[in-house]
Amino acid sequence: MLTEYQLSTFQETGHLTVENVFTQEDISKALQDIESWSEEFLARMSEEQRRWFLERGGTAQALRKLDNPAYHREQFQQMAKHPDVVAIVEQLIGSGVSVFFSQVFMKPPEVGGPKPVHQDNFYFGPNDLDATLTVWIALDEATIENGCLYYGDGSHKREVLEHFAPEDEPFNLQVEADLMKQFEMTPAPVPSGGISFHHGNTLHQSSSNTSQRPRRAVAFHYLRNDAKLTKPGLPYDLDIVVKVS
Ligand SMILES: O=C(O)CCC(=O)C(=O)O
Repeated sequence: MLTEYQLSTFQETGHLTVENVFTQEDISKALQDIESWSEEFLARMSEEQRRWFLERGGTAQALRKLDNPAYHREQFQQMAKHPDVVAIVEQLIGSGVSVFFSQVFMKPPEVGGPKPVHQDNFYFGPNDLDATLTVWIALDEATIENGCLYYGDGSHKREVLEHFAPEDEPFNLQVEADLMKQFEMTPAPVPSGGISFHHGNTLHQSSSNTSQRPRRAVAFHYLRNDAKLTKPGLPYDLDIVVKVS
């Protein structure tokens, strides 16, 4: 459970880092699972999936992400249902929650590209803006050099801003650079096994991985069970929701 201080930090800034939630044994199992899943996925990708899931620009086939680990992979489902994680999620968005979408972000060394500034609630379009929460778990240590998240502190108190997507990257919804001038983005490094929690309205981004180390992370997107995604910016398959509590 979070302390009063942690709770008020989250309420003020729209995000919170909690270290040492997962053991290094849990993390090694998750990384091993990603290795085998990536190999399987790369071997059977369609042309359309290549455009969506591979990093741009590199010469090698570098995987950018994998979708729905909480649904497809036992190891990740256990992480999403970890009692300490669920207790914090319920403290932040209320009891009775599900993971409706989840993502492994690979951010490979040297070629891992940036994720532009966005609010998850523009992607998800919930009918209650306080009913979504992202639980972002650092599998590798996330630092400024390898592309940790940056947050606009307090931006969750604002409305959901207009987003656009480049024509050749319909999945890459983002806020116009001009609108972003009013927000200062501050880095949130996280040690391996730690979690960065963020409110669905909090502006966030990550930069390129300019280091020689990977920055793998998994994000579980939770929704309180009495809320609905009424205006999603991208399609989500609600047949594969993982009910957690
Ligand atoms: O890991 C990243 O680089 C982006 C993560 C993100 O945007 C999210 O978890 O909502």
